Amino acid sequence: MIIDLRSDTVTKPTPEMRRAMAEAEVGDDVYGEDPTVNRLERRAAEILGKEAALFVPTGTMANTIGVKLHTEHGQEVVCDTRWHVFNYELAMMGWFCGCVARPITADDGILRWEQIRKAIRPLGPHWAPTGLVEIENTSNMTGGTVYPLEVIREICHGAHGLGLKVHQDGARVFNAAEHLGRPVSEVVAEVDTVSFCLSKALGAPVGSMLAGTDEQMRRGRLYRKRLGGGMRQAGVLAAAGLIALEEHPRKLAADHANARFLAQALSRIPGIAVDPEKVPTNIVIFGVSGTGVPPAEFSARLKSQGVLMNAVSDTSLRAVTHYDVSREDCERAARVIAEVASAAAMTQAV
Ligand code: TLP
Repeated sequence: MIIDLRSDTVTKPTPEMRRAMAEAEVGDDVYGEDPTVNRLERRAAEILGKEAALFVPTGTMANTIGVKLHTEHGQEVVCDTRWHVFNYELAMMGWFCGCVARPITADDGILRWEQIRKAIRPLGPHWAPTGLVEIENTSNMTGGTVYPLEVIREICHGAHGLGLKVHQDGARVFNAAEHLGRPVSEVVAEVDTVSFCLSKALGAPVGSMLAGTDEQMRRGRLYRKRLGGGMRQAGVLAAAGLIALEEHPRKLAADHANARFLAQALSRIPGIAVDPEKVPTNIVIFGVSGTGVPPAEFSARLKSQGVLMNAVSDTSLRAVTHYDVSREDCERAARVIAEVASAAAMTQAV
């Protein structure tokens, strides 16, 4: 039995999802005629408290369109050095939107307005002006960290005061809402556009949403088509997405508890570095330098024992919990990690 903690993207559709997909009413979504896609877009907008939403194939496309909606060629986008839009989207910000990133680093994974303000630039003889502020919530590579609501409010008020829009990469924004114990609409109330992934913690096989104003989503549809994301009878995918959206936010608390449990178990293993108090959602990033085994090699040794986790830096690995891993799976994963660490310690001692 393989325990797959590489990401929450690896979940398999539930029997309810497969049934809903088989029975989905469909039409041609490029004509706006797919009733299931239309229902998903309406429900996503309602739940987020935005005017409209757009169904897109991936989080990368949702973010690309989000950036494009607010920027012009030759502008900068302020973001964190570790965020997805900067590191993992094949430079779509530059390739499609004609912008460059102005990445800055927040020590604890939470960018504050004060830091962002200093990175904002007007048009000058040598500078590209800032076009957009982006925030990632939860922030993936800082361990699923969650923005406090007042920090988002402060960033949005500051940016709006300077005439700038804010796009939130909310791939896991439902995890943020679950952690804060607040409705997701409150988490995204102040941002201009927000993306979130149906295919991550919410467990749909495919799909992401972008939400904002009616006008933004009308333009967004055109960018989606340009990017090759006009999906025709996409109701078969939207049907699974609707179940993910309506039913799965309530499953997230269990994923968070499992991640915390795993982090606690790992924190007791000699050579492993992790602070369980800094694991608020479903992502555990832990250091393995103390074992003397490089992360990629550590990952390979885990794989040979049926536990999948990715190396995410030259010092650490990432484990992501989701509905297809149980508490017992997390216990076994921790045991395997302990075995790999102690085998390395013994080899070093010889
Ligand atoms: N994240 C993936 C990898 O690409 C790293 C993962 O396994 O976590 N925003 C955030 C915050 C993300 O974590 C991801 C995917 C995306 C956007 C992009 O989503 P997709 O993969 O649907 O394009």
